[in-house]
Amino acid sequence: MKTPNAIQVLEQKLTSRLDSVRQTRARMDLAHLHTWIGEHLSLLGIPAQHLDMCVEILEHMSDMKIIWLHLQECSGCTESLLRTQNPNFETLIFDIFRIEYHDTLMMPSGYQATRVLESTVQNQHYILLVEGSVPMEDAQNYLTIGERSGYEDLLHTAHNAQAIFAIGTCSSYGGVQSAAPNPTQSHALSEVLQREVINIPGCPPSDKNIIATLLYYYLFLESPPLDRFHRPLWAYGKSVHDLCERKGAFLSGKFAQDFNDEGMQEGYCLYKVGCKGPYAFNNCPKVQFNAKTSWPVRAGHGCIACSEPNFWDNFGALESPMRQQSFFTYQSKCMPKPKNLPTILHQSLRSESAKRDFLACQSLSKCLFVESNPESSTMYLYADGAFAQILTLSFETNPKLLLQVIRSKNKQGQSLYENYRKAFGDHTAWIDSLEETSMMSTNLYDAFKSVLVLFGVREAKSADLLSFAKECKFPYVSPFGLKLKQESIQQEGQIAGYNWNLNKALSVALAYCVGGLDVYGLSYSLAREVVDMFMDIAKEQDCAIVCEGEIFTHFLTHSPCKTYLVKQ
Ligand code: FSX
Ligand code: SF4
Ligand code: F3S
Repeated sequence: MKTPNAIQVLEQKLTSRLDSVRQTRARMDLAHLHTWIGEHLSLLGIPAQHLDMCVEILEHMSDMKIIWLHLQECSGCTESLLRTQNPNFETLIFDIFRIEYHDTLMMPSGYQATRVLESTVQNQHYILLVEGSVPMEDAQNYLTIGERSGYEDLLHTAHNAQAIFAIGTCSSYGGVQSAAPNPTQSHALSEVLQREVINIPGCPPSDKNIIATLLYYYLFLESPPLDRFHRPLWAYGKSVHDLCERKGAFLSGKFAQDFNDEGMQEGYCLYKVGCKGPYAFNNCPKVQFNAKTSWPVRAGHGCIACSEPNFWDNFGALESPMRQQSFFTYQSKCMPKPKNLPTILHQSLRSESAKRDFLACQSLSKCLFVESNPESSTMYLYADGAFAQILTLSFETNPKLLLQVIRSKNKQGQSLYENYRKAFGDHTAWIDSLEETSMMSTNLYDAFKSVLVLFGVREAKSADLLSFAKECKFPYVSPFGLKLKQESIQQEGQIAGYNWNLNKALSVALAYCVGGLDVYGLSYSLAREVVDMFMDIAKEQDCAIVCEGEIFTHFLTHSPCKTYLVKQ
């Protein structure tokens, strides 16, 4: 029997949900919200052909109640939701989302309010939305509501809730209050509750991210697919940078130098004045805020990565690019582990017989062997009893020729080249004086060296990049888009090979450096991307990976990856 595809699975789920709600629940007419529901389904990636079915499920869900708890926060999340339009907030709460209890918005107060809360909790047919972080331990009583602490209120309301949503970065990750030195010992919901929490971070999150995620839950009675920080992928799957309207300026090397210059008026990229869009995962450029009026970058300030865990501590100075000196603290926090990472083993197994002994000893029928050191870069795949060399690297390493390729690619490349010349003045004159002889290489380490030369380290040696990378204090990757591509010609019975296009990644790296990323951030990002590239192949091939070389031992054991790597 053929396995159903994603659309068929979705249809089956919706059909069975419809059957079930039809039997058990009353129906309310939502015909007037058809278009609005359709827009949200498209955000969620649910095809328009299911609109009628979805509307009917929602019509039967009008008895689902919501408790909205306020803990340590500024009420910005509520403010964000209040500004929703077409339909407005009032229509939403009367027709779909029946918010029974909400400290700041509800009419009743005192005993009347408590009675509403208690009867909703007893009735058990509700979901819990929490805004704000939870003060704990000695600081628990810093937040009291009536006679209970915030934590006690949370436990009380969470117990019978059908699902729990953390609204905003405070409840998702602790937010600003949990920034060092965290005087109120504030925690994220997921750190103090023993059950699944769906995080909708952002300080504040957009109305759309709150509403569409709730709609998804009402439709399926389950959480949407989540990322490793428990955020819905539909909203937090792409970086702010990748969706940003100023990305063209970034790739052309056009950066505002300060908040008053002409570049600011021309819509230049804000990386140099501190934008953290490349490190923040959120759909702000797409859904925006205040009834789709604007979003931070359009309003003229860089993204401060407000939807990331520990954003206040981890992202350095708000209005400077990522550089060693703009970075002050880093609080490592335990976050959920990503699934499906390959098993990683660090070994030196250069000869084929050593590899075979190892495979027999571990009872592995498939395995990837990667070696990267100053002498060579190789990758072998062992499958069906045989080894195949599946890495074919070949790239130019002469910095002068590399720049010529970038410059001649298109208008963007030309502009990037010119802005690079302005930013790296004297150094470009030195590159101009180099010979034009081609220097092709097949070793990653040679690429490391030429990248450093482009960024002003004239006497760079191939291992220097790893030394800079190790010193980097800023543990986020500036993505260059380095990827090994599977060879397109794949004959039957043959294992595919991998190749890469260094030039494309190099243009992006050049843009970051013109924008003010320093050599530490550059080196760290390049090294991490190389490691991730090999991990992706192991995932793709669904096998263990054996790595040899300093780049692996350091970056897999001493970096933030450590928390989620399986080592044997
Ligand atoms: Fe404020 Fe909400 Fe920030 Fe926190 O939003 S906007 S402090 S995420 O909990 O109220
Ligand atoms: Fe937009 Fe910021 Fe990326 Fe520049 S760095 S393109 S302003 S998100
Ligand atoms: Fe926050 Fe950045 Fe969006 S600051 S609101 S994640 S643009």
